[in-house]
This record gives sequence, structure tokens and C-alpha cells, in this order.
Amino acid sequence: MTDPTRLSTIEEKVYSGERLSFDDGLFLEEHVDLLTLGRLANIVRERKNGNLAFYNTNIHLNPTNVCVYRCVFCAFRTDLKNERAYTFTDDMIRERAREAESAGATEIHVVGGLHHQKPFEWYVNVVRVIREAVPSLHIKAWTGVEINWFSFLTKRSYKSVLEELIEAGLGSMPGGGAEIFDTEIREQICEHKADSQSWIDIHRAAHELGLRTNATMLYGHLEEPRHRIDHLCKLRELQDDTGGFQTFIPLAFHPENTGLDHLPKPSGLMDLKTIAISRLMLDNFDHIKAYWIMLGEKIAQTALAFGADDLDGTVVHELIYHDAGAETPEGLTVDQIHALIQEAGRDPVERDTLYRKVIRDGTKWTVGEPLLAATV
Ligand code: V47
Ligand code: SF4
Repeated sequence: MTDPTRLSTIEEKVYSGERLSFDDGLFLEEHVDLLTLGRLANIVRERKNGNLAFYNTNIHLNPTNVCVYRCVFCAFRTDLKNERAYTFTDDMIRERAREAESAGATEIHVVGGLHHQKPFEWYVNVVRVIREAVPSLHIKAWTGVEINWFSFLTKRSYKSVLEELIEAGLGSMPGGGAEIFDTEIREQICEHKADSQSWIDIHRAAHELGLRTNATMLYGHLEEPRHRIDHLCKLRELQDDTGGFQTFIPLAFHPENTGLDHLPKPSGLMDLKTIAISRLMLDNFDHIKAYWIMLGEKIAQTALAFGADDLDGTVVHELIYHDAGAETPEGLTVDQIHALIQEAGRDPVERDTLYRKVIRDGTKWTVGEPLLAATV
């Protein structure tokens, strides 16, 4: 049963902008109903971002699905010799970048598998080819897991690998690969890939080089509430040190075609609860993203009242979740995104990767000043 005194202490903290503890987070997970969570998260969401709801016009590129790792939650990866295996050529990469340009995209989001036979130079080249084909496109590429792999391949430091990628045109890093930081759960779902400390060290190194990055958390598989709260506290600690994270994206697990396909998909209630608790715990993150591709348009739209202020974008050519059974369309148009946001009573703002307002004039676009979230 909910302890009313405990809840009112937490409410007081939220009203006054005081940080919630690990135990507060666990209490919210285990004892507080969804509508109370939503009401509290909405206070923080509106304090930071008012009535704005952001989206981004972007395109995805997953240049290969061949991967040396075998994360049990992944339906995207394949073996080198499998008939599903593919690897993009330079021409295919160029074509995708030009397609992004003609669709008016401001960002290309690049992640993929860790190919058994491709050296670090191949990954640098992916960035360089995009940069040369369409210099105006912001390249958000390679997760912490990929940077860890590059460092392993080259025997060079994270910093040195990142510097070379920045030189080739890397603009920021996506938040993938964080999964769940708890060691026991991580060993069960992705035993061999970068461990939690490496993921954290890589994002720290990126922030120190001036790169902005995102952070994610994969939920709804084997983890328990305490693992989710632990994950959020660790991200909050790093953000205290560097301030380099832009957005947090809770990723709902899609079991279809994975080694965990006996598990049910997280419920809508769990999706909204996780968004709300993330908003409440991550007091030093400006933005919480409801990634509509994974949540579906209906939950993503509702999430705008439960702590989220961003829907990601008009995401086309997304494979990772569609391979794992996502039934959402591969892309939404700007009109569709606007309609979703406006129906939720929010004001749509197109942002670029670095949260600057995008100003469009026919087929041309420029960016304005950064849309700064209020600090609590
Ligand atoms: O790290 C893989 C997840 C992530 C499944 O930074 C799965 O803006 C659910 O991080 N069910 C990669 N999730 C994608 C990612 C991302 C997505 C959108 C925006 C941003 C951003 C980052 O996808 C992986 C893993 O956690 N994933 N398989 C699955 N079956
Ligand atoms: Fe490979 Fe990434 Fe899939 Fe893990 S989640 S198997 S690292 S593609």
C-alpha cells in the first residue's frame, strides 16, 4: 500500500526541485500509481520545456547487420555467411545521404553491427563518405559499444578513436548500447560486449572532446525495478560531472525474433511509468524522448503528458526494431508528427540534433539559437 507520508515527501521534493534518491525512485516504481507519476513528471517536463514538443527530421543508416556479438535481445544482427547478411558499399551510403538531403533531413543516425572483417578505417570511411556527399547533414553515429570495438581493433584510446571520427565528420553520438548497467543482468543479455563502465568511460571521453551524446535504457526484459533505478542514477552521476548528455531515451524491449521471444512486450502502462520515472530521476537531463518507432504513435503521443518532450523524428529506413517486430510505419511525415503533437495539446518545434530551432524556407533550411531548457 502507498505510504502517504513518503509520497508527500517525494512530492515536496519535486515541487522544490530537490533531487530524488535511489530509494525515492524505487518507491515510485513499486508503490505509486501511474496518474500520480504522470502528474509529477509533467511538472518537471513543463518546468524545463514549457509546452514545447520537439521532433527532428532524420533518416537512419544501418550500414551492416553482420555482428560479432550475439546479444540475446537483438533480432537485427546476423552471421557473416547468413543469407540475410548485408553491407553497404560507398555508393549505397552516398545514395542514402542524398536521399536524406532530398527528404529535407537535418540528421543521419548511423549504427550497425560490428562486422568480423571490417577494420576501423571502414567505419571512419562511412562517416567521411556521408560528410563529402552532403556536408550539411549532421552525422550522429556509432554507439559506445562500437567505439569500444574500434578501440579494441586499433589498440588505441577512446579519445584517439573519437578524435579521428570527429575529424572525418562525426557530429554527435547516439545513446545505444547502454542496455542495463547492472552487471548480472547485462551478462545475461549481452555477455561479451562493452561493459557498463566502458560505456560510461566512452561517453565521458566524448563529452570531454565537446561531443554531445544521448543515453538509453533497454527495459521490459529480465531487469527489475531496482536495476532501472540504478541505471538512471549512474547516468545522472555522469551528467553531473560532464553535462554532455542531451536526451534520455527509454527503449521498450521488442521480443519478436529474439532469444527472449517467450517474454511479453512491455505494457503501455510500463512504457508510460518508465518515461515518468525517468523524467523524475534525471533532474539534470534537459530532454526525455518518447521514441515513437518503438512505443507506437499512441503511447508516444500520450507520453507527452507523462514527462516526454521529444518524439524523435520522421525516422525512415529504421531496421533494428522492425526486425524485432515493431508494427509502426517506417516513417511519419512532418504533417503526421505535427498532428500527433497538436492533438496532445503541445506546440511542435522542429529541432536539429543540437536542439536548435530549424527554420525552413521551401527546400532550404537554417538553424536558430539553441532552445535552452530551463534549469531547475
Ligand atoms: O542499443 C536492440 C536497442 C539500441 C532491440 O540516441 C532493441 O537518439 C528493443 O540506441 N527491442 C540502438 N530495443 C538504438 C538506439 C537509439 C534509438 C533511437 C534514438 C537514439 C538516439 C538511439 O536498440 C540498442 C538496443 O538497446 N535494441 N534490439 C529490441 N529487440
Ligand atoms: Fe550486435 Fe548491436 Fe545486435 Fe548486440 S545489439 S548483437 S552489438 S547489432
